[in-house]
Amino acid sequence: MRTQVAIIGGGPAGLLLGQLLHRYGIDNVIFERKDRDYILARIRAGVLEQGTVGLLEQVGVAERLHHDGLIHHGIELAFNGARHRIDMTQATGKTVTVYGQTEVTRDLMDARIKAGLTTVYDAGDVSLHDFASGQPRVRYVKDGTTHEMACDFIAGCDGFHGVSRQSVKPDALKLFERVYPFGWLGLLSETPPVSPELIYNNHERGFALCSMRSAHRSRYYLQCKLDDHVDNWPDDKFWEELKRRLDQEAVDHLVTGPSIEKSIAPLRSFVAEPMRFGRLFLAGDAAHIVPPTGAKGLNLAASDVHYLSVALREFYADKSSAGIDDYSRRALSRVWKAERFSWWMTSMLHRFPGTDEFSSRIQIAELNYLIESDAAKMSLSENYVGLPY
Ligand code: RFL
Ligand code: PHB
Repeated sequence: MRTQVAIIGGGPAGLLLGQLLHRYGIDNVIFERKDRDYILARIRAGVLEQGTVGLLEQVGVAERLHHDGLIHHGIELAFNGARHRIDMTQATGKTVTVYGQTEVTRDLMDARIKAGLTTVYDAGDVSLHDFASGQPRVRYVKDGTTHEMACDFIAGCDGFHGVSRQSVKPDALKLFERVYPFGWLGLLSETPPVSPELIYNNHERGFALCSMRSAHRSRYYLQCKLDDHVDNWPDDKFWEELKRRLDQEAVDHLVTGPSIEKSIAPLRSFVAEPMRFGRLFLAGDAAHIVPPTGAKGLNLAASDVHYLSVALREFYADKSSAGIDDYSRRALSRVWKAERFSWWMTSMLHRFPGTDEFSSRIQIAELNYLIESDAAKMSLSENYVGLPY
């Protein structure tokens, strides 16, 4: 068995890469450890940059997104009991689209089936071989039998815990990491959003975020302890704590209801350099993680696979290695800017355990500066809507 590009991981990075390569006439196979339903049950990101929407349009999977996605022109920052709007469209001329990662993934999966492309779900013990040489191979177990696929390139799109990055010799990697001393407790409910735009709340009890998936489905997050557990958070307790962290107008408008999903995610900044090792490329969470405060994780996965697909097209169509030689530098340049923005948003909005009064005053000064200065608003806005590719 042989393909041009073997893609490890069928999350958003792997699926979008597969469609982009297909559009460029490059054959690819995806190897995914889990099954389709498991992947679709994961509730994750919700905000798409215009660049990400453009890529989904390019591969012809934006129909449902344009129908159901919510176009947002601004966000709100709440602190000291008051809310302040940042008009991102006024600052940048751009918008973001609220459309869940689950739906993006579903649309990409459907397009892949329609295009007749191969995805091996429930692929066990995936291992990567000889990617330093010109003859890479991927080995996996399916239904108790070991199979092997030869390929020209391997794309490691298998997330933070995947096998691809772990297949690289440790001394070839430089890792950068910051683990934050808190997590996010997320709740999804079939209730109308508290407000038409997202509200990022800085509060002395901890950060809170009001987000949404549609006009009748809301997504809320509370900063929680790193070792906390969802069992400690029955719905009533979640809603009570959320109300404590919101401004009065938001409390008055909040509609509560039973949770559909509840989960805790740790917050982490992480980068692995470089993102290419011979004929193996890393993309998405396999190479980097951002804390979700800047809504950048999924969007970075999209820009990585855009760079990678263009580089591979150049390799096959123009017989030039220039693109693949430059992939890591190009991707990392955008990644680090998103790392900086996500770290900055996280630092400004969360309560850090053991923090002193000085740090709290600095946070409030930073937020006041943001709402008073057009230059500061512009800086936040251009990062939030997405820096150019
Ligand atoms: P994914 O989505 O983790 O997909 C990787 C896929 O690879 C598979 N896999 C393997 N397959 C074969 N062999 C192996 N050995 C494998 N190991 C793993 C996995 O089953 C999976 O299907 O990475 P990808 O495609 O790079 O996409 C990145 C985004 O998913 C991610 O950046 C964002 O979801 C991050 N993120 C969030 N971002 C936001 O912008 N806003 C959010 O609210 C938000 N919430 C989150 C998140 C990430 C979370 N994780 C990773 C735990 C909440 C959570 C819980
Ligand atoms: C979400 O809706 O899940 C979401 C939105 C914005 C963020 C993080 C998560 O910054």
